[in-house]
Amino acid sequence: MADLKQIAESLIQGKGPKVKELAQKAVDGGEDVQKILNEGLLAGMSVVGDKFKKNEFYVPEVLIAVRAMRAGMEVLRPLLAEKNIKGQGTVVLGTVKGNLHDIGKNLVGMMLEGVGFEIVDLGIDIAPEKFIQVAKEKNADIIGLSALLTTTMLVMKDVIEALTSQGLRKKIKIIIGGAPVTQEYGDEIGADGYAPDAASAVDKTKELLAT
Ligand code: B1M
Repeated sequence: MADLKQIAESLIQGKGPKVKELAQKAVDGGEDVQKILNEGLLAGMSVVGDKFKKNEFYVPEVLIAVRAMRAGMEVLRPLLAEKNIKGQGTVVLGTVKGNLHDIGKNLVGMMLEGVGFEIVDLGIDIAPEKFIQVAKEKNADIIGLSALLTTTMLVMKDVIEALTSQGLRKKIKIIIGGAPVTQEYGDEIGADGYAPDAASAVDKTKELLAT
């Protein structure tokens, strides 16, 4: 059976075809799909995030690792769906208006998707009205906002205000994150949750839906 550490290691090295092959081998060997996801793909992704924070990895390495993650997910996604590790809730996700950074937001989306949330990823530079419109259309449980600039994190407050003015504040929860964002800022603008990284975003999203 494929070693899950080997999957994580190949992902860190950005070897997409190898990750896919090993994930398939693990599945064929009867390994638990959730375990392959957690101890293989997500474990590898978490190392990539750490290395990036420490400047041991730069953007290209991160993007290549994300591509390897996707290759592994091609094998796991249908099985996760089959096992009904899905239906946890719907998250409308995006990077706020004026902001073009999407690497962290994409990681958050992938990890949430990996544990069974339905992700509606709006992309980058998203206006408050767009978040609300799509959240209504998709009957979303959560809106996830990412901002990487101190100037654009202010837009998060606008999204919360727009949600409140439409009478949806109690129905849809807001989770925020991004390098300059803090718990204090989240408290100040009335967000329901803040997460410093993608792994905590998964925990926080689950926690918000349980309350
Ligand atoms: Co820019 N950039 N950038 N940039 N960029 C930063 C953010 C900066 C800190 C660099 C610096 O000066 N040291 C700085 C911001 C300063 C500030 O406001 N405090 C900055 C700047 C100034 C700019 C420009 C203005 C530069 C210019 O043009 N003069 C410009 C702005 C463009 C715009 O948005 N309008 C700009 C442009 C760019 C690129 C396009 C070149 C590129 C982005 C490519 C892309 O995203 N597709 C880029 C990059 C790559 C960076 C750095 C180097 C890396 C960001 C990143 O991807 N981190 C960044 C410096 C840095 O952070 N070291 C920098 C890796 C990623 C995994 O981490 O995004 O933090 P992060 O996401 C984490 C957590 O924050 C959290 O989980 C993620 C995974 O663990 N998280 C959430 C994120 N979103 C979340 C949402 C959640 C929960 C958790 O809930 C929904």
